[in-house]
Amino acid sequence: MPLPRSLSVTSLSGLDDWTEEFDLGDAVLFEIAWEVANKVGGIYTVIQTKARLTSEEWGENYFLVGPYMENSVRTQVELIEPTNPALKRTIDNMNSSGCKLYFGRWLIEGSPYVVLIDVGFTAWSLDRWKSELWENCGIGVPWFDREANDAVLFGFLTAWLLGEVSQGHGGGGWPPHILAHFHEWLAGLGLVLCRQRQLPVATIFTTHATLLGRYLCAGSVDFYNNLHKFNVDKEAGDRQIYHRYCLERAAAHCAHVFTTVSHITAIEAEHLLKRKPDVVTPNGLNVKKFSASHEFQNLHAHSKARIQEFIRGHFYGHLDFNLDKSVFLFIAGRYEFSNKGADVFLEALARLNYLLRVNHSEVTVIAFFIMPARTNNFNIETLKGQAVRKQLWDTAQTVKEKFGKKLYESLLVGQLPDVSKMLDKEDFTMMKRAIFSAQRQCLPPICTHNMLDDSSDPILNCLRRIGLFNSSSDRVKVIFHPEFLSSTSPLLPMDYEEFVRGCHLGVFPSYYEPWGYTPAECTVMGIPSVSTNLSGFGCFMEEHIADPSAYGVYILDRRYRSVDESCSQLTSFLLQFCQQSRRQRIIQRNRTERLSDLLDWRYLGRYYISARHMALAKAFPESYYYEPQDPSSVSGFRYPRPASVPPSPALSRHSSPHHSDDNDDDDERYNEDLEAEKDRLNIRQPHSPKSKDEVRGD
Ligand code: G6P
Ligand code: 1S3
Repeated sequence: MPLPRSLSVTSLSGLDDWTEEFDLGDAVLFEIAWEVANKVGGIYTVIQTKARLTSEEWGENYFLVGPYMENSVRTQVELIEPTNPALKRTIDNMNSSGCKLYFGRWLIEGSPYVVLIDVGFTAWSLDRWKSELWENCGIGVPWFDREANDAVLFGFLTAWLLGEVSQGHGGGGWPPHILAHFHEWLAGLGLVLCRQRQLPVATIFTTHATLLGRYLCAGSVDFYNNLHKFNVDKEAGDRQIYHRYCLERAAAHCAHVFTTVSHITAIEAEHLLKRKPDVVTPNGLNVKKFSASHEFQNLHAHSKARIQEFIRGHFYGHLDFNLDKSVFLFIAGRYEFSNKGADVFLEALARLNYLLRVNHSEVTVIAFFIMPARTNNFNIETLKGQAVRKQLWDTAQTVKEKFGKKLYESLLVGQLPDVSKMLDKEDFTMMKRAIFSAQRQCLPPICTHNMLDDSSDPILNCLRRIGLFNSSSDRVKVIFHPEFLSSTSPLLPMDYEEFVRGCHLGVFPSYYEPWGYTPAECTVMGIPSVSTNLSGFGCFMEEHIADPSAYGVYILDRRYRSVDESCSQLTSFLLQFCQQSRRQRIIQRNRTERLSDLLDWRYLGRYYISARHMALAKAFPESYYYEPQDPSSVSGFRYPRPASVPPSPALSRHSSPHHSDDNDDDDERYNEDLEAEKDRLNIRQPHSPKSKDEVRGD
């Protein structure tokens, strides 16, 4: 398949265009990560969502390399014979030398090729490779660190693969110019070995978080104010991660091009890994656009109804609050209590509970914590709640059917029914029994599962301390679901996307968050969120939006304020949010969703493209020339401040009859501001103004 001679990342609804003239020639791209077809965390999302754009650019010359994990392969990968004869020979050679490599298509958008390596199959080489690593690079890996052992095996095997490809056996233009892009320390050793063996391979290393940063932040350290002071070797040694740290730092230094996901992590990398990233590569998403934009609002209503059903079961016997006036908040992600800001969220919830109570607010807040912890399954009380709800529903259906039949029969004979005789004694007994079974002696549970470490769990302990127990007087209720969501769950059968759509606000007050996909995912689904000025996402949005909170992107200050002050600020965000009318929430969701183009790989992909061109030109200056162009120099676009949300629906209505849509005024002012911003930046390109449909919610 012919490769494009140059690539241009096209404009999206007013965002700036970007074109980079670059001839890829015969180059072949290998992208190597432990999370290729293997879901562990955020890196999986990066690779999986980016694949479509990368496949468009590289076509048949794009190969992802990851570990072979049988369960994931069974569901995500179609194993096939290698399509490229030279690569087939390489894989066959390795397989006949005691390795186990598979080739296939990853069944995701872009259907990229994958080479999957069974590292366990070659575990017999571990000791030999570790001593080679020690002799050649001076890095010693202790026997007990299983993850690091996997990193050694994966590193040596990927370097072997790239070595074979680069030596090639001729034919079909191979060996070509090879570009290898490694993600995170777990894959970094392959890069170090490529350089140490002087393979003709252009290399990129992307770090998605630094090891030391994550560890230091999880302790009680004032991280950002002391970045320049840490004695990195000692800190890594104290935390018993010195060998991992060495692998990470070596990869960062050996790479032709070093990148990270945000400016804040770039500063961190400069201090902790001692190399300033060449390019910042923010994370994007594949944004799905609906043909009519109010469809996402309908999806919200539909998913919210499903969450409400769950709540009815969970709070059975204590449904003394109005579900229609309830606001659903959630935090989700890896269970790193303080790094992900669960501590700040809990404290703010306690303060919010107090404020809603003293103000006699009608609003009830239900806060979900979706963070996986060690459990031994759902607890009985939680399952019982859903069973009771189902029983009440079935009872109501049975009575309704009998009632309907009698009503129908009476109408058939031309009589109005005697309502007092429509239900018999048996019906009343059945209904009373259902009501009795819905009585409850205990409060609705906080946690949906039996926790293995109940007494030491940080969320549960914090809830005990702040006294949020789901009692009737509480205006803030809490549900801790210590497992990722799944559409096959017997308790809350929804996948994560459906759940997010049904909530009102995602709350992610992270202290350590190099990028932060959770608020980005909320944004593209049109759900407002809270992030922080210590997260890559928060800083990026602050840079591109004049008034982020008006767009439903609340950015908490965790950088220049004390923890207590950040808690107060979050409380005030949450209180303001709870005070919004339904109409204001609908308008805000429309605005949030408008930002999704900014987070689309079709816009953000430019940074990865640029990093790849830079690496090829550095490694093969005789074949490639790269005019250093900072892609961010052309992306000065800022979303203008939107027109303010009207304080009451009545005030915003047009008096003239030709306006049928409540939100027209807001939308028109937005478009005027957008045009003014484009004039300011001298960005002029085809841009279709938002349609009226787009601001329709209800
Ligand atoms: C969407 C739906 C509306 C619904 C609204 C509820 O906009 O299209 O039909 O009334 O959501 O919004 P809320 O913020 O109260 O969940
Ligand atoms: C990392 O995953 P995490 O949740 O451990 O990589 C993600 C993808 O780049 C990033 O979004 C996140 O902030 C990092 O922390």
